Amino acid sequence: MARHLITSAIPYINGIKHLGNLVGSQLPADLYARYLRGRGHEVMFICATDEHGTPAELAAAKAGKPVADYCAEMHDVQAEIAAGFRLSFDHFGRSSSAENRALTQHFAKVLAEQGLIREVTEQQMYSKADGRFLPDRYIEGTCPNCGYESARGDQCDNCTKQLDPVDLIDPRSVISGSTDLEMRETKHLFLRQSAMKDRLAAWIDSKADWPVLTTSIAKKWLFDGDGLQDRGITRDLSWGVPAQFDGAPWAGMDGKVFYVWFDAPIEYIAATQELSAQDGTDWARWWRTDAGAEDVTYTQFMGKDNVPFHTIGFPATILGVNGAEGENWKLVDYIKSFNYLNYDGGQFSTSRGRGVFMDQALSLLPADYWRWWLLSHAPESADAEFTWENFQTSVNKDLADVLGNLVSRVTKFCNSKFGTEVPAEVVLTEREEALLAQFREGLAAYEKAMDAIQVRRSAEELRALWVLGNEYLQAAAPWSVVKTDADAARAIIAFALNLIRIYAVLSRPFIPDAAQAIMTALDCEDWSWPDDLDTAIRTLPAGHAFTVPENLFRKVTDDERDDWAQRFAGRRD
Ligand code: B3M
Ligand code: ZN
Repeated sequence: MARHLITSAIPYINGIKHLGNLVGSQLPADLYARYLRGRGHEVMFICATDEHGTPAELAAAKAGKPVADYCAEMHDVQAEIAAGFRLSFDHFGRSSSAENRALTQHFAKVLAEQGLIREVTEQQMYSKADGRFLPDRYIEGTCPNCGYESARGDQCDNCTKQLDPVDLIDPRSVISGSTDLEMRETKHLFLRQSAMKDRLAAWIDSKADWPVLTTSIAKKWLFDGDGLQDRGITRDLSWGVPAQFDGAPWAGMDGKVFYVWFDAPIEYIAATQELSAQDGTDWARWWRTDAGAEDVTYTQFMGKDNVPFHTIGFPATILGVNGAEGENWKLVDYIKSFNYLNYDGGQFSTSRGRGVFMDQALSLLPADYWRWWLLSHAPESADAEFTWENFQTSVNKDLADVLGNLVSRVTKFCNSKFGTEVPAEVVLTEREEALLAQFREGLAAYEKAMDAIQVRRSAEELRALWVLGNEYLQAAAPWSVVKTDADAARAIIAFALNLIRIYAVLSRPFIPDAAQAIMTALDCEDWSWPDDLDTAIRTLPAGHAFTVPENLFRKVTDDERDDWAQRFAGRRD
């Protein structure tokens, strides 16, 4: 049994996320967490809401609420939706927590003591119309790299280039739309990433097994252009972690907070501390290499736009802090990153309300349908696209026709001929031996894909296992056999019922509710992974009572498909 720390990129607090966001971090992280738990490992799975910075301020202003109230409400909303999707976080924290404030300030202090922070007096956009400095996200303009007209001051959503507001062409205030902006002097703290360039490069180089998507982005940052730059870690804002040490502001830092991207990843650790405050969990065992975390494998999940902050920014913080006596923080071992999921010929768009959002999805169909489609089409090697046809086909074929149908045929047939008890002990004839041999191979392939966090591949392998069961039943044809040899038919069904239990165990990371429904119907609580198939296939003995479950999955009709396609094409109301 190993110990696995898993974090998902923490979603911004400013509204409900769309399915593209979900499949880019939280959902595959959940898949992996569930899989590892299923295999008997000890898992700490952490997520949180990212509550600081301008996105939160802007959204609260739009909602007409104090930002703290807005964040508290939206955290609960996001937590409930996450539960609806069965995201099995051990803790869903808040980056505005006292724990994160303390840890963020502690890290900054240590970095300063290590000589890794410098003060920079710089010119920053000041909006006369708004009477304030405009932080990155309050400025929009044209991207100097690709020409996209709605690039934000911190990043271009079109080409993913990290930007500084001064880079933008024709900048304007997001608050007022005013273009009456001028440069004024302000002082900020900078993390001396350039001083850590060699250490970061060596660290990235040591990660030969990382996805190319991850390392190529990191290397671009390290080596492109003038190489790795120092990064401003404070902002002229009131909402955030105050830029203070032990209560004393830096000289000239009053009224400034740490940049949201400085404190957000620290929340991975702080969220575990929040859990600790709630239930006494030993957080240090997961995060401090001098307290047991050297045995932990730490995997992060995120969309590609978040990779720079996780391969450069956060590791720079951790490596820098770890240079100090007594600071021994866990660095990430593996970063799984995702491309984008597009929506029906275009992009999902939060601002334009285009595509399906998490709450809407759950109002249409239960979580498993979405989980299955999203994971089996995860944007791993390239961007992927959601279309309603594809969704309908996938749900109807994979879930209803293959898995659902198998469960229903076996349980219903047994009920009609032999009643609702497992009708025999499992005896393996040549046919079952052959199936198990194939199954063993397929299971190994499934495990291999899951171990490697190849999400699509894992879905394919799982589906292939379901198909094997269907083919077995089709070939064994107990409905014909029963006419001449009832005992042989009983044996087939006993085998098939046990197979179904194994499917529940194996499918649980993808479709936890259906897996539970199968287990409930089988009146079984044995979720142990079928490491030994010969034993696993005999779990349900003759005479074990079960109930015939409701259909596990229903089909998506053509009318629904067309109706939904139309409904989600435009604005979200
Ligand atoms: N909140 C961006 C996002 O939701 C940001 C991730 C933070 S991870 C520490 O995509
Ligand atoms: Zn661009």
